Formats: sequence, structure tokens, C-alpha cells
Amino acid sequence: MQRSELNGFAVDLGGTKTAAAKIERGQITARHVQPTDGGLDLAGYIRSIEQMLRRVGWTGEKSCLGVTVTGRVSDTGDWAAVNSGTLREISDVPLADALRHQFGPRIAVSNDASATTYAEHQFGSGAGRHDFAYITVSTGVGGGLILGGKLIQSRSGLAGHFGFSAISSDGPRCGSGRRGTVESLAGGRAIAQQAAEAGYPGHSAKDVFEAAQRHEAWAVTIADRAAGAIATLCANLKTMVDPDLIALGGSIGLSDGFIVRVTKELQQKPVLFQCPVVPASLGDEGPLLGALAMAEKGA
Ligand code: ADP
Ligand code: BMX
Repeated sequence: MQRSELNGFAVDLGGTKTAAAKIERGQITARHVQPTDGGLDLAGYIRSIEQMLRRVGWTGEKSCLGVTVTGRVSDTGDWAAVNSGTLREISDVPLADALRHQFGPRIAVSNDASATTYAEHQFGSGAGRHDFAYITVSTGVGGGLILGGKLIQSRSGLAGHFGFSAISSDGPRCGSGRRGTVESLAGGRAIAQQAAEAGYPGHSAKDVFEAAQRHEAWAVTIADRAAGAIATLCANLKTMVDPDLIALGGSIGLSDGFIVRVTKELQQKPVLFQCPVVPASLGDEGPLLGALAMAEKGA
């Protein structure tokens, strides 16, 4: 599929922000972004998606609509938070059915990181790669895999949730219930928590990374720990599936200096476990383009 063949609408519902877009010939021609309320139930999210789509000119059932969400999406389109601190009321709810009921038959729903992996492989940094991994470092830490040119998806939707792999047995607990996960060290919510514990309450992950770029010692410690967790994840992925390339996305993954920090940490590891790490070239358009591409393809 060529990017220029994409025509329709897309929604990207992340842990911090939700974007709705109109896409014409592969270009975003209208976009509306607003904060995500992590406390809504399914009906609340459907209402919010509908309002957002109206603002970007949703034209009704004949249009194709791709929706990506943070959280696990099963092969039957059921939706569940893995980190229940991010979406507090979403646990095995029939998202695909609800979207079809509201927006008609030409819809598809997928996990946000899976959709971005698909888009980066089709149109972005992973184009032409046989084995490719994508990691988003955002509110949480998510991911996706292309192996043998194909997107890996499991029936329960958990495949690719690398952020919940544990890299220390006694680290902090994240909202998945697991200790020492990559997300508990490098996810945006965890970083804000670490800042509060270091005496900087009310600081978002954005504030922390900006302070780290100004060489403030407390923030450098947190930023390096997060980058170290992502570097370990990259080396672990290398041992498990041996990707040719790993792309990082999400607002933290794409922030100034983050990939430099990750690469520095990765270079400390044996060469066999190193892998080139690049920025996701579609930036924050990746989830939207991937959502629509998957809907158009019926993936
Ligand atoms: P979502 O998780 O909703 O997809 P983002 O990818 O924007 O959204 O991730 C949100 C997280 O990224 C928040 O923790 C926020 O503080 C952090 N963030 C936003 N902008 C930046 C930035 N410029 N540098 C570092 N972190 C950022
Ligand atoms: C979490 C998990 C993933 C998601 C990833 C990135 C939840 C609610 N989300 O690991 O499904 O792909 O975050 O999502 O369990 P984002 O909102 O941080 O972009």
C-alpha cells in the first residue's frame, strides 16, 4: 500500500492525549487534539471520539475509520488496559462492536503501538526491513514487531507489550501489577512519580527531560535511568527476535537527546546485543496513518 492511497479518518487515543484526523491522499488535512480523560467508561470514550471526529469533518458511514488505543485489543476487538492506572475503567470492553454501532462497518481498531509499527514499516523508518521493532516511550512504554515482513499480533492482543517486560525483580511496581517493568522506569507517568519522589512534585516527564537537557543533576539521574531501561529492552529484543533496526517514538522517545542517551547505554553492552536505534520518522502522525492503513487493508 502507498501512503498516498490513504483516504478517511483516524483516531489515536493515548494515555495523555487523543487526536482525531482527516486524512486525504495520505496527508493529514484536519486534526484536533485534546487531553485524554483516563477515567471514562466505554460509552464515554465513544462519545468523546464522536465529538472529536465531528470537529475534523467526519462525513458518516461511507468513510473509512481507523481507531488506535492505548491498551490491549484482542482479535475480536475487545479492549483492556494492561496498566490500569492509565485507563481506570477499561477492562475487556467490546470496543470494535461499539465503534461499528456508532460509525458503521468500515472501521478497524488496534493497539496504538501496533498501528504505529505497521505505519513505520509501510511508510517510515522501517520501510523495506525484514525484521523491525518499534518502541513508543510515552505515557506508557509500548511496542510492536515486524518479523519476516509481517506485523505480529496475538489473539489476546498482548504481543508487543514490551513495556511490561521486567528488567529488575525489585524495582517499582507499575499499574500492570508487575515489578521492575520497563514502563515502571521509563513511562511518562512513572517519570513524573520519580520526579515527585526526588523532591520535584508537579513535574511532568516533559519537565524532567527539559531539566535533564539543562544538565540539572536530579533530572539527569531520572533521564539516564529511563534511557538505560530502554537500552536494556533493546538488547533483550535483540536476543529474542534479532531486529535489523529499532525505531523509537512517543513524545519521550522523540524528545531532544533521548536517543543519544539510549545509544550511549546500548554501546556499553556486548556488540552482539547492540542494534541501530533511530527516531520513528512519521513522528506523531504514525499512529493515525497506521490506524487508517489497517482499516483500509482490513488488517
Ligand atoms: P500519549 O501517551 O497520549 O500517546 P505522548 O506520546 O505525548 O502521548 O506521551 C505523553 C508523555 O510524554 C507525558 O508523560 C509527557 O509529559 C511526555 N512529553 C510530552 N512532550 C515531551 C517532550 N517534549 N519531552 C519529553 N517528554 C515529553
Ligand atoms: C502501555 C499500554 C500499551 C500501550 C503503551 C503506549 C495500557 C493502557 N497501555 O504500555 O497498550 O501501547 O502503554 O501507550 O495498558 P501510550 O498511551 O503511552 O502511547
